Amino acid sequence: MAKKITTLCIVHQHPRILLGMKKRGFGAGKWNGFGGKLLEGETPEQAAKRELQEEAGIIVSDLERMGVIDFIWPDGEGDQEVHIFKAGNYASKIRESEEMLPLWFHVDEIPFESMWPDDKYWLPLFLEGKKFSGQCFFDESGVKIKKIFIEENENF
Ligand code: 8OG
Repeated sequence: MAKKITTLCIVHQHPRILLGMKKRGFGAGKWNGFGGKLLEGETPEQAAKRELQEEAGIIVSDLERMGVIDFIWPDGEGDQEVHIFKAGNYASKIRESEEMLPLWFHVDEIPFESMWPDDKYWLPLFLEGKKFSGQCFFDESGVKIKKIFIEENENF
């Protein structure tokens, strides 16, 4: 199966970030950024903006590309190339959607234990404004990481 391309966008207004509790589908029950699959003809940036509006009601004009990570699963089913973006200022009001419950977290109180296990490896770089790329190999359950490589990369 061809690798899926998806987006992930976190709003960062220091010292807080906006995450969403995923209410259904892949990753339900976890706090995460907002995002999903690209529609046909969309660039990752266009998809990230659309998903942010659909899932959290937020309209942004500028996004910063922060990183790309390949998520690799033993059966290949969940394989994804995730493009990670940062949003700063936004227009309109944050609202809950059918998919996500948005909530602000102080950067010292990020709920890593209820997030994807790879996040603790790259989110600190994101918060420092550093760009990165990497690969993350999950076990069958998706609970444990078998191997992960994340490196600072200005030119990913
Ligand atoms: O369209 P769908 O809801 O399936 O998109 C999945 C979202 O979850 C998308 O924004 C990418 C994101 N995502 C994964 N795996 C991981 C992961 O390991 N860590 C984080 N932080 N996000 C992930 O699909």
